[in-house]
Amino acid sequence: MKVLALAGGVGGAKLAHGLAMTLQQGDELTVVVNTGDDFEHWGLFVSPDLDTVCYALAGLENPQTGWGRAEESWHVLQEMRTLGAADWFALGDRDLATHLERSRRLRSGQRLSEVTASFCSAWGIDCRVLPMSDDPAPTLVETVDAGVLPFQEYFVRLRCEPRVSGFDLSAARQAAPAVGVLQAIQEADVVIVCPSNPWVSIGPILAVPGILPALQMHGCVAAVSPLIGGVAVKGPAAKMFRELGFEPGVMAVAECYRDFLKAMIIDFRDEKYATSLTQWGIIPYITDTYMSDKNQRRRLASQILEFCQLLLKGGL
Ligand code: FO1
Repeated sequence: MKVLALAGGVGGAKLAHGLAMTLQQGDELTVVVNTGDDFEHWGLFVSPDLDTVCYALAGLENPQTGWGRAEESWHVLQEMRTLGAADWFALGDRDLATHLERSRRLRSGQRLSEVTASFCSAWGIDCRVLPMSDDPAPTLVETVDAGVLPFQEYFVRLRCEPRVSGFDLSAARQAAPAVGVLQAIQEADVVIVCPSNPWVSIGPILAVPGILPALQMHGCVAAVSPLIGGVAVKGPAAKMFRELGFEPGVMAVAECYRDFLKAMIIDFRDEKYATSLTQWGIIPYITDTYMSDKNQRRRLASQILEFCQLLLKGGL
C-alpha cells in the first residue's frame, strides 16, 4: 500500500514514526511536512517541523520535549547567551549541526527538499520526507493582544499566550508545492492527516496551491484528531479553536477537513461524536489515539492501516 501522511509538530512526528515502523516491505510511505514554522535564528535556517519529523523517524528525537535531539548538550546556547544573543529559542549542540549544514547547503543553492532527502539518507530514514514547499512560506499569527507575529515569536517567545484572531497563510498560498508532492498525493492509496494542529501544522500545507484540490480528488483521506476529550495532547490547538470561536473537539477538527475527508480516527473518549461524523458522511474509527511511547505509536499506526485497508476494499 502507498501511504502519504501530512504532518507537522510532535503529534505528526509520532504517528509518522508509527507508520514507518509498521509498514511492510513493498509498502511506501511519503511524509509531507509543514514548513510554515520555519524561520531564521542566529543567522541559520531553522525548520522545526521537518526536524521533529526526521528526528522521530530516525530515533534521534528528544523524548522529553518531542522536538530537538536526544542526549543534547547546550554549550553553544550558554556561550551565545553570554555574548548577548537571543536565547528564547533553544538550539542544542547536536541540533546545531543540522542547522549549520542545512543553512550552508541552502546558501549554496540546494533546495530544501534536496537537503532533506540527503539528511534522511544520512540518518538512515528509509521513507520519503518532503517539505510542503521549497519556497519560503512563513505562517503569521494574528493576535488580539500583540498584533501580527511571526510564528515562533508567538509559539516559543510568547508561549502561545496572546489571543489568536486568525492566521496569515498568504506566503503558503503563493508557494509552489515541492517537486513530487502533488504526484505523491495522486499516487497514494491512502492519505493520512496526522494528529497535528489543524490551524498551524496542517492549514499551511492545505494552503499551498494544488494540495487541497489533490486531496479533494483523492477519495481516501483519513484524519486523526489531535484533540482528545476537547483537549490537545500537546500544544495550543484547543486554545486556538476557542479563541477563534469554535468549541474545541472532534467536530471542530472535522469541520477543518470536511471538504475532503472520507474517514476520521477518534479517541474512545470521544465515542459520542461517531454518530455526528457519520451524519456528515465521514466514517468514524474509534480507538485509543494517545501515543505515550514507541509501542503505542506502532499500535495506533497498525490499527489505522488495517482500517484503511478495509476502506480501500470498500468494506465499510
Ligand atoms: N519549542 C519550544 O517551546 N522552545 C524552544 O526553545 C524550541 C526550540 C526548538 C529548536 C529546534 C526545533 O526543531 C524545535 C524547537 N522547538 C522549541 C519546537 C518548535 O518551536 C515547535 O514545536 C514547532 O514549531 C511547532 O510545531
